[in-house]
Amino acid sequence: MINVIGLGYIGLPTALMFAKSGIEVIGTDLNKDLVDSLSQGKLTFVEKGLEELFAEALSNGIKFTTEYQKTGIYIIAVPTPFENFSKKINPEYVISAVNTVLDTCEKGAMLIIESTMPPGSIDRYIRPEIQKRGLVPGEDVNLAHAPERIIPGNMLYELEHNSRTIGVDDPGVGEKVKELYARFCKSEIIITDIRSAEMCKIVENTYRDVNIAFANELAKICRATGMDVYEIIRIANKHPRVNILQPGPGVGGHCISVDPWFLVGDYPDLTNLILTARKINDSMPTHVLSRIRDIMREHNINDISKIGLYGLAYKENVDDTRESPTLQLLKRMDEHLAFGVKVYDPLIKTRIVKHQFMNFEDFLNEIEILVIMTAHDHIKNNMGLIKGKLILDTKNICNFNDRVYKL
Ligand code: SAJ
Repeated sequence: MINVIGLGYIGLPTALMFAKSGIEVIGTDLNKDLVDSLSQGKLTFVEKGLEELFAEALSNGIKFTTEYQKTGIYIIAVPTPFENFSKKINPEYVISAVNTVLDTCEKGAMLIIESTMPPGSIDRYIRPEIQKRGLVPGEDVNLAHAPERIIPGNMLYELEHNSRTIGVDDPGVGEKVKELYARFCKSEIIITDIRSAEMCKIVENTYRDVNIAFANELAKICRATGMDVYEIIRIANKHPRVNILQPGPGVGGHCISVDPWFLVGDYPDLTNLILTARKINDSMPTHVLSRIRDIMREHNINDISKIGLYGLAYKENVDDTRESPTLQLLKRMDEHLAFGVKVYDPLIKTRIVKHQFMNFEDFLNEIEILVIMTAHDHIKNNMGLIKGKLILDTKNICNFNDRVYKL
């Protein structure tokens, strides 16, 4: 039996995949409401294909509880919250989960940590907890780090098809973990040491952040020189060794906008490119703000409440708002005393900001300038409804040009 600890964006799909593969799975989360909801067959977030997978896992007997189970295999997928001021993670949840596992587990249990841990954190925070108890690693407990790599919006496909990294102290233990993940992962599973596994995860997200920053910087250069950045990228990408990403209103999510800070924090003298990329991506909401001002000036619009931001989620077709560019933009607007801007996101069902609309047409009726911040399918499928508005299309999705402005 596998006990999956933490039933959020990563723990839940992982638990469901194991259950689908025929293993007995019990999912544990301290949040009773979440456990109750899952036990009643209700999902807690939106993700492509998740409902079907959930149904299969339920029919294979997956159970949800707030209690840790006595077993030989644990997968820990609890959050590692990012503390914006210190630019470090808070490892408390992982430490606490590890301790409860150590209180409960069978001798020789496998403890697999999937939560993102910056390089060196398992040595710094987790090993001491094991040593404190006089437990012998490799005998009383086996530690592994299997950082998740799946992309929200395509999680289930990527769980099956992405390669995986398994960090362990002993390659023999690595083989066992590999065998376990091979129940659903059809791609290569690479065994390495724990610090390298931690580092790879951070490096992957930093690579993407740096590349998005390049696209964003190009957008600013093209704006200043009156060129179309999308056309430049489209043509440049025809070169066989060029693959420029897309500019946007900023970089959100709990991963790409966060992980590079761990390298900057630990190696301040060695990180120039990475820090600059972070600053460029963080500057994009301010760039959006200046584009909104350009449009207001051009059309003699002075009333901030005539502006509507479409999209609160950090990217298309997810309901996750962590580090969302729209929230960053709203914060900048508040700092500039620009209150009253209206907001709508079809995937965010609870009110999390002021002037948030729950109905798209009501939202459209109230505004003159529509700022597309997130490229949900919903708006792509409703182009007819937004035609005629002044539009700032930060995601380059409009299929018409009249009254449309770009980044
Ligand atoms: N973005 C752009 N331009 C692009 C691509 C993305 O502005 O061309 C923006 C998005 O709009 C979003 C942000 O970047 O705001 C991040 O989105 P994303 O889709 O690139 O990535 P995440 O944060 O949803 O997921 C990433 C993935 N990492 C990589 O692609 C290297 C995923 O595989 C990881 O599992 C995940 O981080 C994680 O949990 O670490």
